[in-house]
Amino acid sequence: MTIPTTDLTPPDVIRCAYAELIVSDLAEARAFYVGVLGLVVTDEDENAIYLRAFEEYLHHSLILRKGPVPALSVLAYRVRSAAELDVAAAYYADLGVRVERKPAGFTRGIGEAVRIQDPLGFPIEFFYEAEHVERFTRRYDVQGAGAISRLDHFNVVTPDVPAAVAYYEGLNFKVSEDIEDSDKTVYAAWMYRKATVHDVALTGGDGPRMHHIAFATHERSQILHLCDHLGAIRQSDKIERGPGRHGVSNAFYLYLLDPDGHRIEIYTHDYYTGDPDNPTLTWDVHDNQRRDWWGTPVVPSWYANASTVLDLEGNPVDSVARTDDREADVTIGADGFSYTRADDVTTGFKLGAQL
Ligand code: 4SX
Ligand code: FE2
Repeated sequence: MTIPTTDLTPPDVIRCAYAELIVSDLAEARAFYVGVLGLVVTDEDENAIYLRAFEEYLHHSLILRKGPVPALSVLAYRVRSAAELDVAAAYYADLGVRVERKPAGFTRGIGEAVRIQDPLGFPIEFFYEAEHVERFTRRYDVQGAGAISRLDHFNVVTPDVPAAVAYYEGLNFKVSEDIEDSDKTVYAAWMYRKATVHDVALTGGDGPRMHHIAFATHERSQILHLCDHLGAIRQSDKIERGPGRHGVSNAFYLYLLDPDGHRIEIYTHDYYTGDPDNPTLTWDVHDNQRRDWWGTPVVPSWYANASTVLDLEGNPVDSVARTDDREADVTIGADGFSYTRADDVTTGFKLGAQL
């Protein structure tokens, strides 16, 4: 993949801020996102539901919009000020991608925005102004046992991970962790602007496709409660992977599939990355603990399936096939090269060393 470059200044991105998913049945989607996940409804009509998590004071962090094809229609990043929208528009015009300016209110609750189809093929929005709504941080009267606090990250599938990393480095994102092999094939990378492990993860595969949207809880117990809740309503089939502890990021996790098959991760306990010299941690793709610290195998569907993405007109974007080695092929089956015991990559200490 050839990624265009520019010498212009990139917009100052604060963080991943909201996603818009196209769902086939709003009532079914509502039962999952509001009934099970407990997200707070800021607003809704016959076409869309605007949701936020308990600590969020912007209008929404997730929009569910009714449409013919289940898909991702927007990933939105918040920039540091309204002036950054001009910076974004100039930057992307110079990159040669499609740029559209949207007036305030084009999306309910959101001020002026710039929408682009990024060089990786994803529909991306930048905005600053947004309507403030009540922050439910202390509303323990309405928070359930599985309370979700905030949006944490996006995970996207793209065929050429180093090219995607270079594109996001152009936006001043930094790599916290990645997965490689000894031939320097890069299978995935985690990149951030806010001081967590990531705002966006780049997963190698046929793309552009959306792998998942992740929300954070405060506690592992909240994730376990969501599992119990799904069991109690006889919907354990909505659990795709986990619960478990990631190697990469060290977060406790659970992956769920919504009624349209969009993957949602519930995530907690990653670590602070905000110092300028935060080190990058590189995992060997043959390390059996990289994706689950307890060694639980990744289910094949997690590698294979991802959501269609739409262009700025709302049409599905064709996927480009990955040509580099695929992680599922490296790690599932009789490759004979994976290991569980090795010197500790996360600390550099020899196994068994006394601390
Ligand atoms: O499966 S991984 O441990 O590589 C992983 C996947 C780590 C952090 C994430 O957010 C994720 O989705
Ligand atoms: Fe994730």
